Amino acid sequence: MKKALLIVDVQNDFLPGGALPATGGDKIIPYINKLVTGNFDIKVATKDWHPAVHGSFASTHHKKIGEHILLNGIEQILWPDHCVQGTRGAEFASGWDHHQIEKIFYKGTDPSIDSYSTFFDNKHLRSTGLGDYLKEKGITDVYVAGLATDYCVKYSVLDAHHLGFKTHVFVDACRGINVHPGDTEKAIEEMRTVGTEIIRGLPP
Ligand code: VGL
Ligand code: ZN
Repeated sequence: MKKALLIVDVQNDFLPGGALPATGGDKIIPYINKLVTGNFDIKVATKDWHPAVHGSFASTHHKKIGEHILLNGIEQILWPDHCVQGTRGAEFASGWDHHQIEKIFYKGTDPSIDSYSTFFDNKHLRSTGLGDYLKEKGITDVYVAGLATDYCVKYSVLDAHHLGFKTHVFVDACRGINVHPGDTEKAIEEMRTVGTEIIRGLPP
């Protein structure tokens, strides 16, 4: 068994005070700091990394935040501008000691499509390289934490599972955006249903 720790999108814009906050996102920072000191063979992180004009931004279409459109043929909910490349909002959360992270994978860089999963874009057309990276290193188990439970964590976990990794989620080291109340719990249930391990409480 070879274990990878995958920290998803722990960036300022997903914390309270940021552009697209996950509820209580700041609460996970001490937990994340502890996780990254843990016993994993590989520790990687992802960044949501959008160009200033992106198809998932309401501003790009002069529409309202939360509206749904068809983007490149697939349904897209419109977000506030967030995680724009080079801005403070796109930086790793201040307070997170991330020096143990050995590689960062970027997603959401193509303006014409969103990418919730840290493995593929939302059409599953382009890979971020993360899956191959983990396979080349002989990783069997992927442990996931970060933001947001109901978007990037969920889709990353489902893809990790479908790529054949035994997948585990530290749900108390995750928080959701909750566009609709209950989205976080629904996401946890979806992850559990496919057979991923839901870990509550502190890491072992
Ligand atoms: C995310 C919505 C839009 C996430 C990223 O990291 O969960 N959610 N972009
Ligand atoms: Zn985004």
